[in-house]
Amino acid sequence: MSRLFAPIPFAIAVLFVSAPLIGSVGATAVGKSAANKPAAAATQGVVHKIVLKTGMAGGKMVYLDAKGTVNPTIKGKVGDTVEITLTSGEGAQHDIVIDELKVKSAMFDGKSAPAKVVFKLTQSGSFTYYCSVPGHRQIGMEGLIEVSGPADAAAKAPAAPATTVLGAAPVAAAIAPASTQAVSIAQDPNAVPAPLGARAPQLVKYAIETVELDGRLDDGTTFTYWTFAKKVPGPMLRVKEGDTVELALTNNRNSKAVHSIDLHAVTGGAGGGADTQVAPGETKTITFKALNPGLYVYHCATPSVAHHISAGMYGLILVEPRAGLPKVDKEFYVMQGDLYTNHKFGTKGHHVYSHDKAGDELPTYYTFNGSVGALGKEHRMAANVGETVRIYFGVGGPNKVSSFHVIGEIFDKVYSEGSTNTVKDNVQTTLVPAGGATIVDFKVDYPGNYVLVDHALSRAGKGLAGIMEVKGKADATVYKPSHPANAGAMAHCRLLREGARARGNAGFLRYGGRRGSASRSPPTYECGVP
Ligand SMILES: [Cu+2]
Repeated sequence: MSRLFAPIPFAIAVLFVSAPLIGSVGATAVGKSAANKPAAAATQGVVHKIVLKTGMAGGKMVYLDAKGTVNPTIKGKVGDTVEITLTSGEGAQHDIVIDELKVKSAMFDGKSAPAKVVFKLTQSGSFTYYCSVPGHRQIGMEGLIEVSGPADAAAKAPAAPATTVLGAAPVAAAIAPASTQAVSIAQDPNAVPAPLGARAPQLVKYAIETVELDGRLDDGTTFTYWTFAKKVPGPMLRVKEGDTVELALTNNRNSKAVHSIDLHAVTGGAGGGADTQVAPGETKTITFKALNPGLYVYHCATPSVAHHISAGMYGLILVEPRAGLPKVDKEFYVMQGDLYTNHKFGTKGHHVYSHDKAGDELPTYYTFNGSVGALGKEHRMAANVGETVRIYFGVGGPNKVSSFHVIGEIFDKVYSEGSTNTVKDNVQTTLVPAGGATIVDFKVDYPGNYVLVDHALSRAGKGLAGIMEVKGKADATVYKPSHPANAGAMAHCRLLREGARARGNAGFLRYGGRRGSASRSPPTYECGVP
């Protein structure tokens, strides 16, 4: 439905697109023209002033006009002028783009001034307006501009002359300096809720806030993370089979995007994703029954979902079987992610998400618990010889599977794909799908620094390695080097070092903690070897 206004004479020689600056020029000029040059009315088109507000309607993200019409069709004639003023009703960041008419507004959100575009209709036809924030068009932000009448050839802007650049190499985009606001987003692998023990099903309540923030990706490198509760992965949730779970999802009021949660442990409602699309400052609650025991991934399900996941929006929920899991001495929480940024791996400065790289599935970084060095440098995973260890391991992705392996260990038990009633014994490497999980149990029989990897080992050179320290007495019947320098483990070091060198960076070695005499942290190990 269109909103047509009384004809106002006004001539705009060329089609132009606004930013607030042009918007104000257009608005002022329209008023003056109307007052001073009424005679022009016979030859000039009308000006259609349209006010659009963004919002949620019927589970979709949409543009609404003053009457609440969803994605109103804007109608006009060749020669008319359209002026659209836009505000963010729900607070998230948006824009408006009409490709065929070369119209693109500035970005606007709940805190910015309204955006405005003013343009002349120079050709008849049906054109689509939409929001270019990734994913927003797919979930509803698009409508039509229908232009009737003959083509107005005179009004068409002349084609821009082609530019030929001779002898100039393409210039790499400059990187912004690392964010001074950046905080640690690395989830503590020890942040595992305690076992629930034998108990009857009950009501369990969770409240989670989605937060967008600058976080440390690596030394000297920051990234715009999107998170559940400021950590990557988000908090590990632990409930019992048969429990009823009430989950309230709040989107921080300073967010630029809508967020949501889809838990693979939920039956119905797109895992919760259908009913938890929360605009900045909003809260939505779902209630579900934990019908099936197992270890499940949860993630944000707001388009572009790959962006929200890659930027950090994933976590695990354990639904304990009624009888519980066998007791172990130590439990850890680890998740793998692939991250796509607008610069090369290792570039110092502030990175942002790259849709192009994500579309090509070419990650810039791989991480365990959100950042390079999260496990071993920032957080410790420690155990003692003789203890049993369990790792709740998931792959947030969004795209890459993991060949999960711990160098120097064998998984005594693997609960493949997070299924709690299918246990395999003695597994070296277990495959974990994107959006999947596994539980691995092993007893640590020998001291040392055990390296968690994805056995697709090129990824170690892109940030994917973690250290688990095991202290205790070495049992020579379990392992005995013929030479005192950990000769066996060094084979892994050489392998990883070659991978790092081939990539032209210090990669794994740097992460191993040896940085030369300038390093503050003592060089206790290299390549994860004590
Ligand atoms: Cu999200």
